Amino acid sequence: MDGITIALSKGRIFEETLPLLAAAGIVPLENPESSRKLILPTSRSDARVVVVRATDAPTYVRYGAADIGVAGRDVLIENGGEGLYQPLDLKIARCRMMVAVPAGFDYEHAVRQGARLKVATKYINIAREHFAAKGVHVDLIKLYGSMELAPLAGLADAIVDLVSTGGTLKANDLVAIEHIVDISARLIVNQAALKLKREKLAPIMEAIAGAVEP
Ligand code: PRT
Ligand code: MG
Repeated sequence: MDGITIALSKGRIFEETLPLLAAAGIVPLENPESSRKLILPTSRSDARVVVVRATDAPTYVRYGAADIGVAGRDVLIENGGEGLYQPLDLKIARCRMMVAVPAGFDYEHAVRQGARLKVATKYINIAREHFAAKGVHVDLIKLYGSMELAPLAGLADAIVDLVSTGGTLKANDLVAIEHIVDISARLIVNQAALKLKREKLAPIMEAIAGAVEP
């Protein structure tokens, strides 16, 4: 495609990217929450949005199926951002990667005892690195969602997950005990497109950069 293809996931990334794209004169003509279309035309005939799973955005951009996209830093750290140009922190979809345990679980004590903790998470690589750096022995259990359930159901002692308001932890009697890393979404750009489509991409990237909160 001659025009620009933008990879976005539904939900918070889509919602929070809208004002940034609008600054570049790009307004999707359909809402992915109500439409089943996966390719959305926009107010610009030379730009379209492809609707992807949050974890798939880097893949679409890496292979050039999309020229640019938006991905959470959690996804980029966990799966690697190789082959992607990441020029801009968009400061949207902000949250914190945390370790959480059931209220009342004595994590420090368990660690001092040298216990092997069972930790459930979608973020196996981030968790492995975090606990290795602290010298805490863990067995990691891979989950694909609803990490908060794991300690309640007896699957794990702790979880590594994203926290924004803290409401989900609270509602499930969990407490965050360690901060791993601050997360926000980044603009990701295909490296070949950056050269070959520079004339179109550069002004879009500039407009987005200008609309990012200071
Ligand atoms: O939901 P789905 O399985 O389709 O995919 P996804 O979870 O990968 O996508 P989505 O749209 O939920 O998240 C996209 C990106 O938003 C993530 O990759 C993060 O970079 C970012 N983000 C920001 C968050 C949150 N805040 C967040 N709070 N992603 C997930 N959450 C979840 C968290 O996992 C926990 O279950 O929200 C819950 C906690 O929220 P609070 O407000 O109760 O603390
Ligand atoms: Mg989600």
